[in-house]
Amino acid sequence: MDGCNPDVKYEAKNYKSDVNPIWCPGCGHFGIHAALNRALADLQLDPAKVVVSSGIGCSSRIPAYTTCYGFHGLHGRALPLAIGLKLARPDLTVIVAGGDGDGFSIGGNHFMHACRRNVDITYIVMDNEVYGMTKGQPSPTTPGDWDSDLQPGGTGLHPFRPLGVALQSGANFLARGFSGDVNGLAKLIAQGVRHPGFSMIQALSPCVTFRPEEREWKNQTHSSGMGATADFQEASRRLADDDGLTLGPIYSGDRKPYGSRVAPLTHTKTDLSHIEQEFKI
Ligand SMILES: Cc1ncc(C[n+]2csc(CCOP(=O)(O)OP(=O)(O)O)c2C)c(N)n1
Ligand code: SF4
Repeated sequence: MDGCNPDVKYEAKNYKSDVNPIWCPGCGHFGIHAALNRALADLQLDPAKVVVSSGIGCSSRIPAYTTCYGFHGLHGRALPLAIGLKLARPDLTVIVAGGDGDGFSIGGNHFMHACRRNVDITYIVMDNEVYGMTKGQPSPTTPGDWDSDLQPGGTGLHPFRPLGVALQSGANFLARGFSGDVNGLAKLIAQGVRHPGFSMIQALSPCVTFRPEEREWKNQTHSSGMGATADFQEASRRLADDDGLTLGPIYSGDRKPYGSRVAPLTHTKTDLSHIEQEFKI
């Protein structure tokens, strides 16, 4: 794999920067950070060959907490940045991390088209079903009946199902993990990075401050006990029956990543004179 240095043995701690996370004590994002570091150690990637791109949110602070290159960008814009980077520098391992608000509200359109484009990057959604950073507004994945001071009685909206949308849009690897199962999540992240094309890992991550009831996820999440299927119909069935708390790999497709089938440029100048003529006034 590109980015491995056979002369160095990396450990999880080598990917942890000396910047202390300012997440609330008990926040699930700590577990995802630990899982990412373990996955990178498992893959033995040189931190100088890895880029972590993010948008805005508590979750999106994660690039600063790694020793990899990072880009803490604009709200919802982590995916297009990462795609451009991977196309320009295919030798780098590109990982995108951020929240459900960042990825599915303001970044929703980019999410769908990133799945379609299927560039070889890995997207970790740190899903706490709420906007943590801006103090607890409902996000697209929040259950419609979640009652809060900011949304009395709940939104009444059908929650967005990101893995189903990703599958239908063309993502090539799908999994769900949990911040409380660091080892299990690390394995899923490593699998996603190894798999060619657009990989997405939905990492459930309790926001203990604005959704304290999510602490119960440690008792409610459960393993699917299954490996990923390469069968699109089977993956669709699994996601149709999904309770949202089932963990494990789901889908492992064989679409060729974007970039690997783009024809090399064979000319340096395109003749557009016939188009100029057509639009001449
Ligand atoms: C263009 C723009 N709109 C709105 C905001 C305000 N804002 C910052 S973070 C955020 C949501 C964060 O929620 P999420 O992505 O779920 O991450 P979390 O904080 O829960 O980890 C919003 C709406 C912003 N920074 N920029
Ligand atoms: S507000 Fe929620 S998501 Fe943000 S750091 Fe605190 S617990 Fe984590």
